[in-house]
Amino acid sequence: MAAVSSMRKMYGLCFHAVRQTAGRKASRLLQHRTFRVTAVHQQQPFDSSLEKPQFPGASAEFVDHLEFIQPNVISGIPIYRVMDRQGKIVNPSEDPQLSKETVLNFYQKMTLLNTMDRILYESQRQGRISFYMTNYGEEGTHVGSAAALDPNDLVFGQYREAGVLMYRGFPLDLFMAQCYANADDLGKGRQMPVHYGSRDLNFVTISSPLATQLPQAAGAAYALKRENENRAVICYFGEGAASEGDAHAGLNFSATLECPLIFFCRNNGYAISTPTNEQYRGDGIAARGPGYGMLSIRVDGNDVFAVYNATKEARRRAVAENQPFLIEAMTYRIGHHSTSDDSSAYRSVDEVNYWDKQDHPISRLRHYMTARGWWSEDDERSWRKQSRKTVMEAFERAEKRLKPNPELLFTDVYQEMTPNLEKQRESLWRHVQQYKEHYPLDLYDKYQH
Ligand SMILES: Cc1ncc(C[n+]2csc(CCOP(=O)(O)OP(=O)(O)O)c2C)c(N)n1
Ligand SMILES: [Mg+2]
Repeated sequence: MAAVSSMRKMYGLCFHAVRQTAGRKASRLLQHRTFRVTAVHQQQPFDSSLEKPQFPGASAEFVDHLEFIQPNVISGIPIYRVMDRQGKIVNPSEDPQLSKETVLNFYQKMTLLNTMDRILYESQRQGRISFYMTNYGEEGTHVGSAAALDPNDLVFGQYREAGVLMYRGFPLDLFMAQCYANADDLGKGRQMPVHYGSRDLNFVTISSPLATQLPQAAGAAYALKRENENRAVICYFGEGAASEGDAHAGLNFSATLECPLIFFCRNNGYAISTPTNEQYRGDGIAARGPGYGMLSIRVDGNDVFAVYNATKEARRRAVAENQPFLIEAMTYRIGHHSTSDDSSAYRSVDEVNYWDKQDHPISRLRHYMTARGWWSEDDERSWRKQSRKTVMEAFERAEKRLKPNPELLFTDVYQEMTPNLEKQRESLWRHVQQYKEHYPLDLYDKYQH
């Protein structure tokens, strides 16, 4: 009897503890709801006494004439900018007034990315790496958005956001290690080049299938909201990826679950060879925001300050109010889609030259810095020389480094190797032994458990 009563006491305590935790969780969720100051769109409450539509999911009146809604109701969404093409601040109240040190850091990150791109692109052309994707022309979208985030915010990228990772401090050696798939690669050489990831820098590893990152980001943002740690998620995607079904799932889930998430669309004019006029019929990606009940903005992606301001405000409100934001950054993909593409087959040299020579995020920021006396021709020359040297040194180190041990092909999925994997592993080593001359094992790292 004594044992039973002590058991009851124990269970009683346990249940009490469970109830307390559940209560705490519920009050945390309630807290989140009270944070919400902007109800973007309210559906009407049910009230049968009124001669109004009572359909669940609507918030409207009846009308007595037939009229289709014009598709261009939401069109001509303006493009927010802070600087003009000559780097002059258009409206002084929008100037983020960043310090000289911060602006120089922006410029150095944007140009370093450019230099890294040039060297890795050339490496692929020389057959040293298998594949590469450049970020030319989109440097402003990367650096402006990355700078507006908290380092604890979680990043989901598509693949053309190397500047975000660079801004967060991912070292050149690790970029190179990934592209060279050498033994220092955090992904152990298992992925194609440019599929970076860094747990330390809160950057989720890139995966090739387009738009899978949008529903994943919605789930992650929902989890962060429940943790209540004032963190946000940013999810980058291209205007082409926005046509995928997953994009809809991600946008709608994040709106209905009220997630602290910034959807950042890089609208660079092309999805490989598909131009935007074949990609969609509405007014770009920002026009879709109202359909999801989401606050949206279109910005000049070649204006690093406009990108910074928009992302900073979206980030602040996403966390304070638990709601997603949609930013469409208008920019231009100056490089080919990837090293597997030749864009001269589907666009003119004049078009590319315009963006390269007349409306480039790097030259715009340089104009701004020069006008303030923060940057001279000499600064430019010595920085270009120094950054090229730094990139070349990292490249040389990466090339000399051993490849990961082939055994790593079989690890990290199952705790114990399954019989079919064991068979494949044996067959791999048999093959390697048989054709020794093609597999210089001395270039591969020795496997360590
Ligand atoms: C589900 C899926 N379909 C097709 C592809 C092939 N693919 C790779 S990139 C790309 C174009 C994406 O364009 P966009 O989203 O605009 O990004 P951008 O390359 O312009 O940065 C396509 C079709 C893929 N990776 N995944
Ligand atoms: Mg695109």
